[in-house]
Amino acid sequence: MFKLFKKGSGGTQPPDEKSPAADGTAATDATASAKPSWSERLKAGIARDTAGDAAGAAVPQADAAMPQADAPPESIPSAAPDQAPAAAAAQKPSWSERLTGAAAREEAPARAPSWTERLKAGLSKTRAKLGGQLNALFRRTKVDEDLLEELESTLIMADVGMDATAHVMAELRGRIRRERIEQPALLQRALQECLLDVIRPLQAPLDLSAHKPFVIMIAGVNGAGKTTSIGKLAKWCQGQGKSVLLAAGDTFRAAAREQLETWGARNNVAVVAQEGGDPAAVIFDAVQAARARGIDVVLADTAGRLPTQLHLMEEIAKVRRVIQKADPSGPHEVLLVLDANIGQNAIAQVKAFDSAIGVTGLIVTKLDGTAKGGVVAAIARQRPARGPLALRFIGVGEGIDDLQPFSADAFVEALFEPPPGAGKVN
Ligand SMILES: Nc1nc2c(ncn2[C@@H]2O[C@H](COP(=O)(O)OP(=O)(O)OP(=O)(O)O)[C@@H](O)[C@H]2O)c(=O)[nH]1
Ligand SMILES: [Mg+2]
Repeated sequence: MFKLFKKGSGGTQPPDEKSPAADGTAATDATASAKPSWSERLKAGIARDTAGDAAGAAVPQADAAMPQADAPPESIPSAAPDQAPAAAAAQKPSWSERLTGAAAREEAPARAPSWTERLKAGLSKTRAKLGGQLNALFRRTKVDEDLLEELESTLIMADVGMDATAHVMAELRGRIRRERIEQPALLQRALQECLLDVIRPLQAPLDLSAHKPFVIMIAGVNGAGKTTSIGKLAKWCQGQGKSVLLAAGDTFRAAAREQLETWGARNNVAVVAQEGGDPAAVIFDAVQAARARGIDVVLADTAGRLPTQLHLMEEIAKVRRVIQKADPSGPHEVLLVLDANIGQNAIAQVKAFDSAIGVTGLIVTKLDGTAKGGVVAAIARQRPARGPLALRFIGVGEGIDDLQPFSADAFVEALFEPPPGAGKVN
């Protein structure tokens, strides 16, 4: 029933690579475009070597032998054929020479910003709001009740939330007393440390090695950034050395499948999709296909829904149950995607989705588009009895590299540090 797409069928897909799908189902073809990417040149190179140098050997199968688009040169399979006789090898560069040369050419252009730089740039709106006001407070001459009250309002305005703000302020007052902090300039470090204590419990990286396939179900309200996060996650998983399969479980919204297929093409990973139909069936098929093909991670997209749409919440609960039929130990992670712009509303969404599908982790997206980054602290103060849900990843932009695991230290540092080149916040 399902189609197994090697490439997305959307307009942005790369040139024709006709890789047969491992389970024998049809792989979509793509039309040629102007300039081959690194992965395409690499594949073409492998195909040439295999056909020319090692006569009779088969062109490597997709996924199993293909290095991923952004894989470092060391991850190229050592079995890559370079079996030409010595004389011929002297005339033409070896595989590894070609590979190294091509890699060097690829890496020569301008350096992409590091994650720390992206994070700092992404949090600039929150930092401007929080930092700008704090800056003025920290420049005052003494620590007094007036200053502390203003500090409290500033945290609430940055969406830190009533509970987290009350907690931070109680801690801060304790430190002021114990450490006899009298200079407002010394408050910044104490505040940073108090905030860090609040959000540190959110930091709990995802361990993909616990199961194979590791089935990750993605849920959230409409437009939260689910599909985009899957696209970014596919790259991150591959960076961890894992093979990935995407499941187009949003069978509701027009063009949702094509959107996921475009991300599949960008990541050079297969997408399991179906014309219309039942989201649970698509994801069930994907889990089966991943098992058959030895894929490490399944990322299952779902349609956006509001917690108030009870029939849709029931539908996603069914998706979860059907995944368990395909793999009784799954899903191994149920990620709720939250748009940071919603601020305190995030808390209500966490509660509603958690009770419907048992959320195991969160992704907070669009931190770059909002001054409400303080919501991360509000999330951290949820579920005091059980501890907060892990904040697995944060998104700070629309690019494929704009999602990374949440680090409490990096987050607090980026909140207080000015971006490179800007004046320092003291
Ligand atoms: N600035 C910014 N935009 C983002 C981020 N993540 C997603 N987006 C954008 O948000 C919009 C919605 O993203 P989608 O991934 O389609 O959201 P979705 O939750 O899958 O939406 P539905 O499937 O319609 O429910 C797109 O324009 C994305 O590019 C982010 O971290 N930062
Ligand atoms: Mg979507």
